[in-house]
Amino acid sequence: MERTYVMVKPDGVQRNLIGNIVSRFEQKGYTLAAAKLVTLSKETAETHYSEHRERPFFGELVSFITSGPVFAMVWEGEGVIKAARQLIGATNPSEAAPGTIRGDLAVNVGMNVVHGSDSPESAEREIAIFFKEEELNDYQKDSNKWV
Ligand code: ABT
Ligand code: MG
Repeated sequence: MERTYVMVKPDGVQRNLIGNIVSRFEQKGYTLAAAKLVTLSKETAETHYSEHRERPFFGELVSFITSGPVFAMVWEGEGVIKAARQLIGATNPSEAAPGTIRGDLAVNVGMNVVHGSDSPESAEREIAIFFKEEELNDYQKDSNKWV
């Protein structure tokens, strides 16, 4: 089953948006395979954002993403990699459509609340940065059983 890496960034944690963001993925119908609150080291942040190493905003990006805890998650389901990017919306919140997480909740491109892997290769790479194999839960949901 397809999996992707999603992370509530430090601004989202500080603004009490974890529940709102988790809820959107749950309501869409995806399954949470793993989650934890973690403060990134400079090394982990630089590894995660290595594609931007040469960009002028790299220093600021690393200092922002290490400034406080992030809520790291793995979401699972059909087409979840692309769908997560659609739920999240455009990188620049000023271009993100209403109804998307960034369109509804963010203003600034440098503090855009949430991250989602941009391809199957990124998803595999990023999940491995943040989670050990044994932290990834493999289970089926059966809502009718509990109500
Ligand atoms: P991420 O989910 O954080 O990877 O964002 P997204 O994939 O939508 O966008 P990319 B291009 O990967 O941006 C990474 C982070 O860099 C910030 N950024 C980007 C700037 O601050 N200025 C810029 O001009 C650009 C292009 C936005 C992203 N995040 N943060 N935090
Ligand atoms: Mg990106």
